[in-house]
Amino acid sequence: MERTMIQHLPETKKQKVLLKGWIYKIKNFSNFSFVDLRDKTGLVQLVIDSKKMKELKLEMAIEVTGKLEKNGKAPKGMEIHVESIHIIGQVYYELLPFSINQSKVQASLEKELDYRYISLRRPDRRAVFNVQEEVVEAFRGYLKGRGFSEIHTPKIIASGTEGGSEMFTVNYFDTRAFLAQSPQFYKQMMVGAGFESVFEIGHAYRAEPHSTYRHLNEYVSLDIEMGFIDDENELMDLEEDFINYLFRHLNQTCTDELKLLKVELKEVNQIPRIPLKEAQEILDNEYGKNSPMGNLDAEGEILFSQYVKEKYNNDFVFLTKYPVSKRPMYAMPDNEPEGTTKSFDLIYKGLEITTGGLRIHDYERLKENIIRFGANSEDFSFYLDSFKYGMPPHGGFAIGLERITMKLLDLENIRQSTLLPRDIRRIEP
Ligand code: AMO
Repeated sequence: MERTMIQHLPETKKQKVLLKGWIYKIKNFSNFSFVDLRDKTGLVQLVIDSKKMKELKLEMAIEVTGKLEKNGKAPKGMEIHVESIHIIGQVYYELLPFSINQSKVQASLEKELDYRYISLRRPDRRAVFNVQEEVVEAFRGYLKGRGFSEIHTPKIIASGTEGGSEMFTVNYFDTRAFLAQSPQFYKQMMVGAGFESVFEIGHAYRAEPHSTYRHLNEYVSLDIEMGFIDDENELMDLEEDFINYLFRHLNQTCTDELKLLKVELKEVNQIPRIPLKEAQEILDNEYGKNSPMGNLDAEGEILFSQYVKEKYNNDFVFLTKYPVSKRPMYAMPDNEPEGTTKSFDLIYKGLEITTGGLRIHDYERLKENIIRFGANSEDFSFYLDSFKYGMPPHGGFAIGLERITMKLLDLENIRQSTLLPRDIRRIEP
């Protein structure tokens, strides 16, 4: 008999079905038991004679055949009256590390992460990653629809891209190499190589030695870079349009997940674009909040999002015109006002999810800037030299996948939207 997936039970014409999955819940009565069976598509109630129940334990993998019966009182109005059961994945535990049943007491996040292969069996935990998969799908679909090419660039690299933030070193034969902090140099290079507009979905590495609710040491970066633009507003227009496309896509593809996670995604109004300096002044005047030089701190991002929500009814805000001192050496300077760059961050519900901007595309100017930043331009010749051959004006941005997922789903900690997080204390499982 061919396996029926649980989601297809309502429309099946078969009277007898073969199901495979894990035992999610057991409720015993005197002569029979209700067992909830879970496969990757959903849950269904099995009715099993007590004599057949002896060996069954939670989370075993089983195969059952039985009759499909309508029962208005059962979840989804149907149940399976089981005729045969085979254990096909044995269990070896005394007690599960924690209950997988959503309504029971919750384990701590650390414990859930220690047993990721168990916590992901909870439908609500699994749902986060269904949504994340669709964020990636939307990103790819949206950009391919606009003529962008997907690229895959190396993650073992010879020098850093993002200035300030720390790098992991790796032994590379008899020399030292680094793990890429971002695909920045390569995505720019590919614009110049003739791709014009590119995107990449890949891992990025940051050796930041702190443990916070919003930092990982390895994360997935959704990067874009496009040539022949001359204004950072074109990039913000693109990201804003993508966000609306993403919300529509998730409402279509993740209806059940969004319902389960109690999340509503409403159309996004035009996202305000506010110079950083103005945001800092507003924070000072409205909340008495001082900001660090040329940036907002975590509290500032949260407060400013509250302000934007009240004033503009928007969960998103672009902060623009970051100072030269706070941006890497590839950022295009702006002279309105002097000392700023044509760059931006996108803040979503109190958290930066994107950085982007226009880049310096002139060889001489970039070389000068690298030197101004105190680096040796020869160390960057593999990058810099690509600007000698007709590099067009260009710019781009990057969205942190775990961060956008976290905020879309109102999660409290970035580890909840990371399949297997890497942080200062965790490198396993
Ligand atoms: P930036 O360094 O701001 O910019 O990173 C871009 C986005 O990546 C995410 N992100 C992180 N997510 C989790 N943990 C981290 N430690 C972490 N660091 C960054 C954030 C952030 O907004 N090359 C530029 C992008 C560009 O200009 O195209 C860059 O990497 O969501």
